[in-house]
Order: sequence, then C-alpha cells, then structure tokens
Amino acid sequence: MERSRALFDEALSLLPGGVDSPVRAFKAVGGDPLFIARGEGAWIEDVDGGRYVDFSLSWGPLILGHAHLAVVAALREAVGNGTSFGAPSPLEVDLARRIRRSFPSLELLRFVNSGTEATMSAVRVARAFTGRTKVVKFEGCYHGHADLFLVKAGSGVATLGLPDSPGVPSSTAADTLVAPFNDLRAVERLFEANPRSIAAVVVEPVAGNMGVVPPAKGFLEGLRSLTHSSCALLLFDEVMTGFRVHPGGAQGLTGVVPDLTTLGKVIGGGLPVGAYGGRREIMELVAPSGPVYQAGTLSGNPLAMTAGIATLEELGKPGVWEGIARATADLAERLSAAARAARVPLQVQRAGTMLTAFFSDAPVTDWASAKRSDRARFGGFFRGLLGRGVYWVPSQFEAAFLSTAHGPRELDRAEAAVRGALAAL
Ligand code: KE4
Repeated sequence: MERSRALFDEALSLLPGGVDSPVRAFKAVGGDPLFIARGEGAWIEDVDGGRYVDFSLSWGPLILGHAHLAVVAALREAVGNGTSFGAPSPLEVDLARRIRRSFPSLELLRFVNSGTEATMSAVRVARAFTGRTKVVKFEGCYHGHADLFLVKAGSGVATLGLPDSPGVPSSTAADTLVAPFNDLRAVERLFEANPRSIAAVVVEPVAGNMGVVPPAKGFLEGLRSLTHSSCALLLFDEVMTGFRVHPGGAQGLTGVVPDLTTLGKVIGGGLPVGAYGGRREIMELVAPSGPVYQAGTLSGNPLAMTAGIATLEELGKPGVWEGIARATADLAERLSAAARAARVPLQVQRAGTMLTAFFSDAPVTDWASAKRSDRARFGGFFRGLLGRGVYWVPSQFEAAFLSTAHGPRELDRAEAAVRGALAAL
C-alpha cells in the first residue's frame, strides 16, 4: 500500500481531506483510501498492484463494469471528433430519446453535469411552477450538495455527522422541511402546518443514501395523492435508482408517476452527467423556452452522451438487466447465509441491482433505524473484505452495486471474502 500511502500524503497537501468527495476518504471505515490505477470489468487495481472485485462501481454508474469494450470503442471514436462543442449535437437527442423510452414521464428533459445540478435545477423549476418556496425531503435521503438539501441529509453528510452543514444559511434551511422516510403521516402534518407553501416533495423513491431502504407499502402512492391534493409537485430523485432498481427506475417498478424526475450516474456510463425532466407544462418553464434560468458549459457534452448511449444500448439488450438483478439476488442470499453461519446479525436489503448489508438485528425502514446499525462492525467488515480482495462501499450508509461483469468467479470470491471477514469480526 506504499504508493497509495505516498499519494495520499501528497493529496492531503493539495485537496481537502486528500479527496475530491468526502466519502472516498474512508473516514467511515478507518484506514487510508486506496488510489486506483485502473478498472476492467468487475475488477479494479490499485497503484500498488492490488486487485479487488469492485462493488462500488463509482457509486453506481458502471452498470456494465469498468472499461466495457462497447463504451471504450464508442468513446475512442467520439473523442476523435472533438470533446465539446458548446452547441447542440445529435448525441444529446439520441440519449434523450433513449431515456424517455425508459422513463415516459420525462416529456421534456435537460442534461446537466451532475446529480446535484439536476436536483437543484428541478427544485428551482418546481418553485417557479407552483409559486411556492418550501420543499419536503426525508431524513437519510441525499440529493447532492446544494444548500437547500444539506438539512439532515444522508450519505456523506450523515457519515460525517454534520446534519446541517456549516455554510448553509439558516434562511435557506428554513425552506426545507424534513420528515422521516416511510412516514406518510409526518408528511401530512407538514402539509397541514404549511398550507399552500410547499412546492415539492423530493424523495429517493427507493432510498440508497442511508443504505438500501425500500418504500413501505403505500408510501409512494400516499405521497402521490397528497401532493396531487395539495397542488404540490412530486419529485423522484432517481439519480441512483434510475436503471438500478428497474429498467424504468422506481417509477417503472412501482407504477407511481412523479411530476419531475432527476437522473444521473448510469445515464453517463461513468462520465459526468445529470438530467432533470418531467411534465411538459412544467419543463417548458426552463430557459430558453421559459423564464427559469439554468445553464451549463458542458451540459450534454459529446463524450458523456456517447458513454451514456453505449451503456443504455448494451443494458437494453434482452435479459441483460435481469441478469444483473439475478446476480444481485444471489449475492444477497450468500451474504445472509454467511451471516447466519457466523451468527452475525445482518439485514441484507436489496432493490434490483443494488443492495446494503446493515449490521443490525432488525430491518432498516428509515434513518433512525439505519443509525442503529453497528458502524464499527461494518468498518471491520469492510477492511476484512478489502484484505481478501473485495472492494465494498466504504460506508454503512451506502448502496453496493453489481454489473454485467459480476459473474460466478466474482460472486465466489465475494462469498469467500465475506465468510472470512465475518469470522474475523
Ligand atoms: P452527484 O452530484 O454526486 O453526481 O449526485 C448527487 C446525488 C443526487 N441524488 C442521489 C440519489 C444520489 O445518490 C447522489 C449522489 N450519490 C452519492 C453516493 N450515494 C455520490 C458519491 C459521493 O458523494 O461521492
């Protein structure tokens, strides 16, 4: 690990915490982060030559695994045509058409460069459309780092123990109302207490940023009817769940159709991308067709579009997505069996091609129950896996992901590592 260590020392002198995103620093699991040199299929290799089966997959985007031949070939051809035009290109039309085929509720959509940009822009247009300012979000859900969302967010902020990040004006936080995930009554109370002032309810329809927590029966349906009756908008943040919990996202899985949706990760195949979209009458407010301003130098850039097109092309082939879901179910079962054998309380919660192993003796249904997980044990589990050639996600409050490249060899390696890591706890 000496090269990683040396690089981390230098990175600490250049980057806050030595990383470009907090959760990568391994603070939630202990030890120093590995510096990754390359990835291929389900495997990554660190700068010291260590090889690992990767279940982070860059936090979800790499649903075809690392350096998929079709994605690399498409990028090789595209990059020769130029990296950015700052002008319309046929590629963004192609990708938008493909996305709308999988997400018909996105009658109009706009590409941006990250999930954060997508969610902050979607809230802006929701506020413009309704003429209201308040937004409801859920404890443990994360929607990127825009000020309005850093109020009891999940994911990195929760792991860092900063429920309200410094630097977020209290006036901004005041417009964000927070309810427990899966608690419809709490949302009803928020609407009762804030009549005609809530613009939107923003939700991860299957939570992933406190770990994988599916919606309780009737929860999303309840949010749908509550927002309808209150003339507020329902915004599904599907940056993670899009193409992960179902080929049509959580809205495809549940049949609950939001007014607005945000996407990211998979649709860029590992390149920087986000998108927001929804009902035509709402999205027509976005400049230049309407007055709601939002812009981006590299929005819809040819390389991200190319990687996204190649990814969705492969993913859309018959049986491909289902194969990843089957492998994920297989891994979930092997995790549960290993925990039973080791007499370690483990809640394995899965949705499609993503899953979380909670070190808890009870199912996790919201942030309060997620927080009761044994984080120290999770840290030992993560380090035990790493030492056995498996790179899990370095936080209890994250989802792990599989790809088309996770085959029997990778699952066997993972199972052996899990059994060894659990036994060593
Ligand atoms: P980005 O700005 O990181 O592209 O997307 C923000 C975002 C928005 N919505 C959801 C549901 C998300 O999961 C995310 C980002 N997810 C985290 C990990 N769960 C990204 C990893 C990181 O922060 O380094």
